[in-house]
Amino acid sequence: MHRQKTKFSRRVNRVFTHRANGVAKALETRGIRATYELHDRVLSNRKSRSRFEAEPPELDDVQRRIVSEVEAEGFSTVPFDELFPGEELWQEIEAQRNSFVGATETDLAAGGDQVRVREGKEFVVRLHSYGVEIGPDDPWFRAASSRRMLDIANTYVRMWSKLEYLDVWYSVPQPASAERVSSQRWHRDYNDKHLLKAFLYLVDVDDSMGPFQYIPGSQPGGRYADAWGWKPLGQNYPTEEELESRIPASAVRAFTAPKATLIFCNTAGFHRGGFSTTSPRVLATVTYSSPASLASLTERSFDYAGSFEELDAPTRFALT
Ligand SMILES: O=C(O)CCC(=O)C(=O)O
Repeated sequence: MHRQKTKFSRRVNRVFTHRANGVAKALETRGIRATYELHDRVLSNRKSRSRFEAEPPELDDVQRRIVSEVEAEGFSTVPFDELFPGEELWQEIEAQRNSFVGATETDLAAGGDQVRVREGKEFVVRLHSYGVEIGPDDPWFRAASSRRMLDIANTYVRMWSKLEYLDVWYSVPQPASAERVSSQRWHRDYNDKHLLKAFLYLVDVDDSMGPFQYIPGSQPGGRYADAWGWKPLGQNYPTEEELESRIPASAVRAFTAPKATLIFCNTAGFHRGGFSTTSPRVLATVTYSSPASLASLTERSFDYAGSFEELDAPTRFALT
């Protein structure tokens, strides 16, 4: 979640007219960016890098492949059961999907007053949204906070990361004539450059259902990194035409895939999705970011509801 306004701009906004708001906002943005850089280079991330280096996790072949593909191209995909062999966890996640979809469709049929949506992104109904408690009784949380996934995230960002956001989304189909808004448009996430997201498709996703789309090589360090390059708090939403002026349309990768496909991705690179014009797209998502992001740019969407004592050190770190 985006950090709320700091006291500074609130104070300035009370005193000055709207003409001064731009100045206050610009100063505030500069301050937040400087804080991020400081936490990245010197404060939070340095310690987190040392912790990772003192005890790097041992990855198996599947995990290693994912990390090296995300490093090279910004994304990697894997069938859920390659990372989590056995049926049990997947079946629990499917049961979670069924009850969420059932409740969402009942609410939508009754007018949609009860569904959890966020302003400006009303096309996504969320299982949790923000300010909730989540714990081990949630099967997607168990997967996302497991060492199977956390070790991938930590190895990719080369530090102990923070599990910052977790949810299940139901993307409501739109009229084909609707304009793309928010994350349906090409953008880089403002959260962090040391970022790993995972999307787990909970239904088969075809071309008409707003598949996740990504530009391989647009992640920091990649060949398209300089096109509207990532900045803390950056607002990079070029139009499709602007994007195509710098990156050929043939570079775009659309993730049409069967359910139980897990997509790992550094979304500091260009991506978009969720513009379904037929059936609802249902997926589970998680974001791992660096401590610098939580210290300056973002807030965790949930509080951990379980017992911290039972967790190993990297997992405890990820959840605090
Ligand atoms: O819904 C999608 O496929 C895109 C999501 C997105 O932009 C994000 O999670 O940052």
